[in-house]
Amino acid sequence: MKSRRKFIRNSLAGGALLGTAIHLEACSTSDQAETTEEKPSELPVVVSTWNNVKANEVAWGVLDSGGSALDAVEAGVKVPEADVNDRSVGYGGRPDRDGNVTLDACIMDHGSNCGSVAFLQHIKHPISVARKVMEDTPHVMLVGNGAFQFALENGFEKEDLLTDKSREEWEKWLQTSEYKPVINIEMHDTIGMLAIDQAGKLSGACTTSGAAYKMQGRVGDSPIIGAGLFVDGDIGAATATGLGEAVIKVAGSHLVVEMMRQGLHPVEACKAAVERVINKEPDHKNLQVGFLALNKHGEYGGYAIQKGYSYAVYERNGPHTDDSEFALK
Ligand code: SD4
Repeated sequence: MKSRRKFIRNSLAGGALLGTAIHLEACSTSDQAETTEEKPSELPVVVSTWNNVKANEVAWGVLDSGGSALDAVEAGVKVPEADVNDRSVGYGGRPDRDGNVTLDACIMDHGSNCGSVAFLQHIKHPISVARKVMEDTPHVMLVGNGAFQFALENGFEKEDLLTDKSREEWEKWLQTSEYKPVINIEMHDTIGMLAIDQAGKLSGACTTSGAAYKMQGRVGDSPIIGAGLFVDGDIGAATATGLGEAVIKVAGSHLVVEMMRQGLHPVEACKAAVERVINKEPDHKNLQVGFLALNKHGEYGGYAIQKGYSYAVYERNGPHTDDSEFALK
């Protein structure tokens, strides 16, 4: 089985690197030591949740031509944001229970700079608004109408993001109005993307239309720094998908990065965070949460509660999609 082999291979690689990482942490925290002794050989790398192969291709193009991880993740996640067939992100995303498409997104760079928008409507590329919040305001997070006005002031166009298909499905849903997300189907395809560029700098982005038929005003984990996304340039980056409420409760992506700080390989770090979710959520058998992580050496991996979670990778030897390991067998 491909995923199992991959897990073992990654674990072995992680084990081999563990000694180096601990050694360096004990001896030195200087950037110089990191660039001379730890510089990974196989950079750049980009990974993203689910089957976001096209998004990775675009991000890889940026990375391969020497661009920054920050530019790569923004360009990458704009692909599903604009894709009408991606029903969990941006244009074409499923609406809330009142028929509004409301978007959550955030971005974070190597130096812990971050920007976020939540409950944003009518803007096709929330990730670019999040980046503007990061770069052009003294704030980290703008929500709702404030985020929308900020977007308009910065040249973003007001657009109708509810497609006929989404409207028809929503009208059908209204007949029962039962909020019952189906694991790996409705709670699917949120993109969290992590990249490390040729200079060894990390960045991440996460963008979603959130849970289908959510209450109006509901914000999930995806725009919350530390929940849906976290980057620490000294350690690595992590992102989450699945039931946002469960991810927020354990500050999931931050937890994954902290586990990597303690020396765990990305797969093991994601597994530890999944186990935390399972311990805190009595109803975990009926929900899905998946994490994805990339460390500063360019190693990556994911772990989920349930079967069915996968992630896409683009690295020097080409693109591939991996099935994640999962807890509930
Ligand atoms: C949310 N975490 O809003 C998101 C949903 C998701 O794939 O990941 N969908 O809770």
